[in-house]
Amino acid sequence: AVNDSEVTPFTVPSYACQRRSTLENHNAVLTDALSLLAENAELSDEDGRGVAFRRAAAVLKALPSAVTNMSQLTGLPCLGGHSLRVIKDILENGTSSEVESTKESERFKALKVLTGIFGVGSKTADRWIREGIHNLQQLRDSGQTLNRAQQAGLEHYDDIKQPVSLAEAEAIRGIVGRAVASVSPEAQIVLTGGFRRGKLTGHDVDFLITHPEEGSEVGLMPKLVSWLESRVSCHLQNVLLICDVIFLCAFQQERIKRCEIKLLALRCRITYSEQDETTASPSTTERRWRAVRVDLVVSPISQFAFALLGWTGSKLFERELRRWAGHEKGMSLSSHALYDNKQGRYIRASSEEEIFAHLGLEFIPPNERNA
Ligand code: DCP
Ligand code: MG
Repeated sequence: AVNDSEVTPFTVPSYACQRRSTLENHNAVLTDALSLLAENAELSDEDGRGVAFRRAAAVLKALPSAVTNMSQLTGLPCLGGHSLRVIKDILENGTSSEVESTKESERFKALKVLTGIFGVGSKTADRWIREGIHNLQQLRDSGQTLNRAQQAGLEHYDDIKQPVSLAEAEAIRGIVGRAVASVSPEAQIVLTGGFRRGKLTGHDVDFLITHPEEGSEVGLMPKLVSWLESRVSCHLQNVLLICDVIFLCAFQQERIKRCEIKLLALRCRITYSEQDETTASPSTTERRWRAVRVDLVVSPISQFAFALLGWTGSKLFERELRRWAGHEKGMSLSSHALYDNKQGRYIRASSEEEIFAHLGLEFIPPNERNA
């Protein structure tokens, strides 16, 4: 055993937006445990506790090597008593009894399954659990009224639960890119979310779309959605893709106006085919397809940098950026703008680098925002 006096404690800055968090994680066992407790808190509508566990996990993710001794954690930010107990338990016993019992609890399992349905949040899931519904079969048998989003979510549950690969994300970028180009040739599209941070899988594919001329993005979203709704097929290298949007989220109209929509789903048939478009017969395209969740956001060019920063994530990194802006700089940051509360004015920026500079932060590139 290492003598405590020989252990050099780690040091990290307290806000996640001051740290470089790559996908490399030397403390996955500990961060998985804390993330599970965070998830359980969030699913139980205890957001404060959820954030506390997320922050603790993010601090451990940022460490340059594995924690082996509690004394290495002395002085680290964001590690509250509860998180420290969990870490200590794992370092001493290999597992945390709280994490294991949470993982095995009927309530947690039911909350995970039910909120895994597109359109079902923790409140609905909680109500169903109180009515004795713990799994999909019980939900189907219960005769509960489901809205359109939930019906589609239930129907495509297995597809949606399966992670989206980078190859699928790139294929979908091809489809959406083609859709954007045909409704607005000058418009630009970028992949945001986890894939922009270098992740190789995701739960959805996030896109941000803008137009170089301010105002020309108006009306783009409804056009894009109608284009996607009409079945399309296209060839990308040797991959034949046929997609059709089978369902748009329940708030479709409102969301289209706000220029942020979640699609469930872009139904993509992906066939590896040497054929060209004219000879591809429907039978070759029906081999396999899956539903994939896609988020589309349209932003005016004047807000593009804020939208890009805001939709790249991670969720905790975003939360910490806003907390830093508010608490340390007296500013309000959103995916639309940065507002200086003292000066009472908006601060313009045309790149992410400028926004970090306005916030007095060192620029952190997307692949180091995996807090
Ligand atoms: N976002 C946010 N707050 C939300 C929702 C989203 O800040 N309530 C931002 C940060 C996210 C990005 O949007 O990183 C995309 O949201 P996702 O839920 O798709 O998150 P990721 O893309 O990071 O995760 P995944 O890889 O699982 O899709
Ligand atoms: Mg995503």
